[in-house]
Amino acid sequence: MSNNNDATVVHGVAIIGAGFGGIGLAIRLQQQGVHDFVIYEQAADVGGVWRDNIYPGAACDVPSHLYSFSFEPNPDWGRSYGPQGEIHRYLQHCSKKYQLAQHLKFNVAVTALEFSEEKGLWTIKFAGGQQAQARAVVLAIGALNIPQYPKIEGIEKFAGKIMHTAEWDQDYSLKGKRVAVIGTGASAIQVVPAIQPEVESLALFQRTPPWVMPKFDRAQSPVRQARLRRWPFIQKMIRSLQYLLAESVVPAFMWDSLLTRFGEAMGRRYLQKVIADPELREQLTPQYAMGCKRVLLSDNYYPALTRNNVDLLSSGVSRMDETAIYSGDGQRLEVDAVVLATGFKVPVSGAPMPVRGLAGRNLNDDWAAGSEAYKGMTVSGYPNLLYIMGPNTGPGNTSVIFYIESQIHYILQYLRTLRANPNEYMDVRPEVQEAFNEGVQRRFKGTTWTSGCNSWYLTADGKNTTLWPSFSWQYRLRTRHFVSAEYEFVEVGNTNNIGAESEIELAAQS
Ligand code: N01
Repeated sequence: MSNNNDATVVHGVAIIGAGFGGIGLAIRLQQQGVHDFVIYEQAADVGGVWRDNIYPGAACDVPSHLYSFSFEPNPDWGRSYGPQGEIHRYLQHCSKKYQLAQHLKFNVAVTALEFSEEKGLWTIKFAGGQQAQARAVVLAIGALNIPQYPKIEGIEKFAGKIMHTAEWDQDYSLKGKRVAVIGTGASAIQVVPAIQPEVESLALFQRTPPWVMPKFDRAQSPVRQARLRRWPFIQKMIRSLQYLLAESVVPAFMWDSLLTRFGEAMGRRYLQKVIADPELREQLTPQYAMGCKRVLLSDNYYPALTRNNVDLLSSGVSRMDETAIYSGDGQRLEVDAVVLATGFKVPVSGAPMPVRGLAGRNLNDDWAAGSEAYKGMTVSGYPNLLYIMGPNTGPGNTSVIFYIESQIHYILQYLRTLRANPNEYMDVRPEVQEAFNEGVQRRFKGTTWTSGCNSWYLTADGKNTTLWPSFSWQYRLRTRHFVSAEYEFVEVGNTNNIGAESEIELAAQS
């Protein structure tokens, strides 16, 4: 990051994060002839959560053909649901194929953002004390990247190994060890069956039993891969079918209705089919409306729980000491290692880093009661700042990549407008943002997400600031067109035509 030593480095666009969002936007900018951008990534490689979550069994629970860019289909997926390594390699492939190396700055942690009204520029501060400037900043940092460590009495005394699923230590072998796993969410249901065959014993500490449905995950044969390579339209058809199937569950997951009861009956039937022991089945039966928390897909989670070396403790965790962990009902278990599958600190309120906007406004203060943005991307008072996967744009049922591509489409229009107005900054009008969010929050009334379960989708006050409360195609329609009138254009001193070169190329292309 040598060039960051110079405080005068000014970029047209600074993208923060090289996961699906950052890489996708960078590719699209290049394709439009825009080259005046940089991607700051705090790690040493692209990949985001798919680089970081390397716990055994880590994989996607959205089908591979749908969980990839529409413009970069991959006929060679090895499984119907991509394992972590394959998805990581897919992003490395995208970065290489679209020649992003010259734009990527690795090992650069952004610690703060400050907007100058006078210059119409963002100052980006880095962990080493250096800084750079950019006309527009795109936060593509993802929402599920800060591990949530549970507060458990005595955890600091434990002398064995403690690993969070998102910070897996590959040098530590669980083979033959007595292991406790805390949590029964999306990460836990993948790690439990993956480590069960090699550990001596596995005690699974459950607080809330989740809804689990079969995944039907299959290896993809070389013949099938060759067929997709030869006839790409087949892959397009499969992707479209997968998309429609994912959309078809929205009515059941979203509105607490007869369809939800039907889904729950299917879930109970699957549980009955796999778990013969009525006591274990009772422990695993969810007590909340299906969809209120993420519905989990797995073919091997329930079967793993029937193995002799697995114990399910459904009273949660009460405390730990030097060598043991205690269940909520007082059982003491001596263990060698504890796996924390306890999820992430999700920024339902507050910004991921200090962000100072107009008149010294602080995004952390503005979002203290729950984050909100216009279409999940722009925030009034924070001009020329864009989010990918910001507030209320998370899907509970389909591929996040569909949302990311909708946002990229909108952001490209935003940035084009910004370049066309080189001496102005753009701030979304507060009344536009407010009306949008009132509409979003209204839609949550009567949904399963407000039916009483405790989930990371909600703030402490029960406001849902994470999910999009409708079909994903409705989000696509809402983000299709950028409307200049929804933004205030404010004149600043000359920005030296940052990005003008790209604009000339863009004009030449169109
Ligand atoms: O985390 P979670 P996750 N004592 O928050 C329990 C994505 N993801 O890492 O339900 C005891 O869902 C907690 O209990 P409860 C996906 O979006 C995607 O599993 O709060 N237990 C829960 O069981 C997902 O939604 C994939 O009562 C404690 C678990 O820990 C998101 O990541 C794969 C506890 C946390 O579940 C998060 O999933 C993996 C305590 N003190 C993850 N604290 C894909 O396949 C917490 N728990 C795409």
